[in-house]
Amino acid sequence: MAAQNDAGGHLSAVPSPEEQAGLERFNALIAEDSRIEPRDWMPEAYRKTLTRQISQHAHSEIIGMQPEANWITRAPSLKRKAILIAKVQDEAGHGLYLYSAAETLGTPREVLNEQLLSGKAKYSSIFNYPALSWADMGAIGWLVDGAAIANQVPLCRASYGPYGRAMVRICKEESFHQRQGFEILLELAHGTEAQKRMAQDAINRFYEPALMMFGPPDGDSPNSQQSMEWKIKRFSNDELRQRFVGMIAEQVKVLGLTLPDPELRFDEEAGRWVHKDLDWDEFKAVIAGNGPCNAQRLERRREAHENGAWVREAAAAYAAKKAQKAQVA
Ligand code: BYC
Repeated sequence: MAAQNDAGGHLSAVPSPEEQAGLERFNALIAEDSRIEPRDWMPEAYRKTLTRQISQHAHSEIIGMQPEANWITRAPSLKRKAILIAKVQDEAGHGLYLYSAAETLGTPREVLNEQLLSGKAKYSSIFNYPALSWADMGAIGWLVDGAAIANQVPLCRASYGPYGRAMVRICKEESFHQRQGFEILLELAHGTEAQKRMAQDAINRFYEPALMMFGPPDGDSPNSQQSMEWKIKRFSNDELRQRFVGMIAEQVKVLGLTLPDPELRFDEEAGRWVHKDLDWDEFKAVIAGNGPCNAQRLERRREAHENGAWVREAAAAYAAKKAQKAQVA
């Protein structure tokens, strides 16, 4: 009789000997901190949560190209333009590695893509905020990619092999992205008064949304506990948010700018950073599709997908022709 996996990956019906052996091996691999690979037996709930997280992550990379792509034609110099093009291109690459990793769990790319285009799938809240000035390219690099690194470095050790391996390369590239963002802000902060104000304004607008990238507070995070038991996530949302706040609280001093958070301090006794309360109602509205740019981002993505139809058709026709030739040969 086929066994059903419940949410915790236990077998609810009488398992076959193969399924029982699969579960025992899965549990042993997780316990010894080894990796689960695509052909290994895994609980359905593990497969489902990974497909959810990896595909949301892939969608975030793809949608995340838009706020920056918007500034490529307006970058202030050829050098800045080239760097920004390279960065946006990197995000496309990250999306591709991540869709490939998600596909190894059994859901085809077309299905994942349809979930994004139909508005069913989530992607990171941060990309539903507008990029209003050139300084936003700095704030996105420093704060958004900085938050991404803080969140993603532990994911390099995720228990699912293809995800962890994809994250290694992504994190290397994200480090470069963060440095370029910091450098844009540094230059603006040492420029004219207007440039300094523009940099400060960008930080003011991106600070809270960047802190929300780590997800809801631990008490309101339905997926964290199980994901940590499975060693997909290694730290909770609040733990990672803490680390990030500590990092930017120091770095902002080098910029000679400030974080828009009068309550920010390190509580020596508790050994933790205290920051202002974040507006979780706003967060919920944004992930429910009602942020400032949700509609625009999805519309643009659908448009790009339609415009790219001829490329997919040509690639499929070429692959079919090649396969036919190989068969004849
Ligand atoms: N935005 O139980 P929780 C980048 C959802 S790309 C939207 O804590 P989990 C970059 C969550 O999905 C950055 N939704 O969930 C790209 C869940 O909903 P469902 C993307 C969010 O998964 C281009 C619900 O809220 N990074 O860096 O344990 C240019 C409850 O949350 C958000 C990744 O995707 C959010 N911020 O933890 C520049 C990293 N937060 O699915 C930069 C990989 C939560 O139950 N992902 N939700 O309906 C993760 O590490 C985890 O999925 C999260 C959330 C920490 C984000």
